[in-house]
Amino acid sequence: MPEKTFTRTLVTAALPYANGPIHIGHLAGAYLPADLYCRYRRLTGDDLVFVCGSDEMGVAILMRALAEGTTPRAIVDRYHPMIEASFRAFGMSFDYYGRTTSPTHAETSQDFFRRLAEQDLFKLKTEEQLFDPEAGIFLADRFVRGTCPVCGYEEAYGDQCERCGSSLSPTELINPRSALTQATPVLRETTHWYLPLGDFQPRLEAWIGTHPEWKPNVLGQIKSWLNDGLKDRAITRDVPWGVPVPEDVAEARGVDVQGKVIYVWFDAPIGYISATKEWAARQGDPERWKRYWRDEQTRLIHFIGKDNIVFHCLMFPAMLMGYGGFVLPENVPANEFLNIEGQKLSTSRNWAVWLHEYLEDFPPDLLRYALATTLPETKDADFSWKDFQTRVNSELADILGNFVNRTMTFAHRFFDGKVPALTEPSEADREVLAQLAGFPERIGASYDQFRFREAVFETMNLARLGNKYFNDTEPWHTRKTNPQACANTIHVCLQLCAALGILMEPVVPFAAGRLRAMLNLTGVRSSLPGEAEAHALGWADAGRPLLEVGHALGEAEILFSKIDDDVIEAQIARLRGSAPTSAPEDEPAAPYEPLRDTITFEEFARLDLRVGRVTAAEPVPKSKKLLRLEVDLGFEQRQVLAGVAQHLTPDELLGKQVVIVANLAPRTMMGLESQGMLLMAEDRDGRLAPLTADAEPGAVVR
Ligand code: B3M
Ligand code: ZN
Repeated sequence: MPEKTFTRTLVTAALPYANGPIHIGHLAGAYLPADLYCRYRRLTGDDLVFVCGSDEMGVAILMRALAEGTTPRAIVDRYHPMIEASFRAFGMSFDYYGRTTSPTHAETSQDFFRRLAEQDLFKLKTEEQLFDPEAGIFLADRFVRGTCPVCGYEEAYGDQCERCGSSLSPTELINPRSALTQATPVLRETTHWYLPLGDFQPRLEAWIGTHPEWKPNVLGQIKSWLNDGLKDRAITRDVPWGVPVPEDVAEARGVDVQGKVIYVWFDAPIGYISATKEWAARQGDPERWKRYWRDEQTRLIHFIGKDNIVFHCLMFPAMLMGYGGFVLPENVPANEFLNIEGQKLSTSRNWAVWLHEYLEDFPPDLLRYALATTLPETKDADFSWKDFQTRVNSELADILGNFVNRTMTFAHRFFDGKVPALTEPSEADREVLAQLAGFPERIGASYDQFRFREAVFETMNLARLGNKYFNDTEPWHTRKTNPQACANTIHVCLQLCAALGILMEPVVPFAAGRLRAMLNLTGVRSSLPGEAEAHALGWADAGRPLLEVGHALGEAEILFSKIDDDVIEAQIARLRGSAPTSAPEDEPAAPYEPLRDTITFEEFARLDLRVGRVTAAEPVPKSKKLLRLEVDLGFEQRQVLAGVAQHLTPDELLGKQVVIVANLAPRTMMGLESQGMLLMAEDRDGRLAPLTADAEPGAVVR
């Protein structure tokens, strides 16, 4: 197949629900990677538009309004500005940030709905659903509560029991009641539109098949949906908040449209199109959105978290195919989840780091960098305040900041604040300049393949290289013994600083701007929205020396200050202090993990579980997660590696009588063989506790 060529890029980041503030889980899932990508691509001179906006429709907003005793309108009017402001302060470089309550969005969503209906791509189904006779409305699943038919929990929701994890339908609840009025709901007939995704399956499969390069975590989820067979999905709801179902469409089918709205997952992705339209109108060229959505030369990229994969990779593409003439996403680099201090992020337990609170205490760049180095790109990742401190102090300050600072200080003290000449460069000087030439392309390749951790690590390697070269060439020494060599060192280091002033821009844009000001480096293309200036210095230029001999530098300043231990302790205390030990009554934490498939007794009996005494426990060097244990099984000693270092100290395990899987094939991790697996109980918040047994080592557990 011929390589596709693209002349422009449209990037979207998931539209956050305007029902609460942004936290670092959101940032790590979708927003930071999207911004890294866009800023990098703009520096290459790409014609790129980056849209996002608040998701203001749907039951999530209604639930929040109910919880706060106010209207959905009041909720979105409170959170939309707050979200937008915190995004801006964090440096999100959107071309446009919209909201799905806008008139353009209602029109665009209704146009999609109408066009698909006209082509007869929907099904209509009439079914009985629960209706609140006091409030006079149908009840969305979440608005029905009652007793779980599986475990007897009295506060189960209509779609799920949060105690036993069973997924339910509202009509299965015993003693159902309306969460709005407490009235007993009655069954009433209602008609809804369905998108028969199964009809699209062959086309979706063929299209997904052209994208073997997508991330394995994304393809894995898609394949499992496809294997199960795609089902009809209801795309209308009877709720009092949402984009109304177009009257003409309803009339044509003889359906009473009163109170019917379009399902939020039908309208929300259309929000990307509405936002692009509003952006184009603001540019004074209302038709311009079409170039980004309806022209094959556009590369469309959706940045999302893993819980949104089915909507972006199957449902929205089916809608776009159904409408016709739209580009389909070229990639959907979804991320996994970010945990905090070893526990699942939970907004209801306030186990979260909120962006607006973070920004009161620290500059945005520090979090951008720390998160970029730990993004959950292939699996869930962990954020810890200690790690944040280490990234800032040992990398931003000690590597990047220090390199810039020692170079600038030298240039000002001994070269009159001007770029000294490079004369008869040594082998080492030429070698470093030759290495510099390779950085932009190598880092760019990582960005282009959505490997952001790698891109950022490689960028920092340029500063590492600079420090090493500075140390090796010893300018403090050559200043007296060989002034020409000293001048060469500072010349080369200043060129590296200039390159860093461009290459660091995606990840730490504020500091990169200050670095360019220090160097008095002008004419660099902006990574912010706007036409790319044709003659400006861009990404690729960072590979060659950019500062002329004699160029006057600006004033030096400290790029990054270190963070003291007590500042970090205070953040940890705030996190722990604000999280209640157990979830509030009516807001259980996370659902219980669903039960696995039944196995036979024979299958169970194949496991050999034994009691063992932990006789030694210690951290595994260089591993954040692993502890190395020695376990006495009575008849033999085993070495067992357990991924519990973020939950338990070695002392907490030492001397304990634990249970291990004794016939598991050995595995090597960090160069050490693990000869068994420690059994642990994991609660809904991801906390771990070892299983212990009051029995002699070697005892069989069955
Ligand atoms: N608001 C769900 C979420 O925040 C939803 C994303 C919409 S993207 C079109 O996870
Ligand atoms: Zn239950």
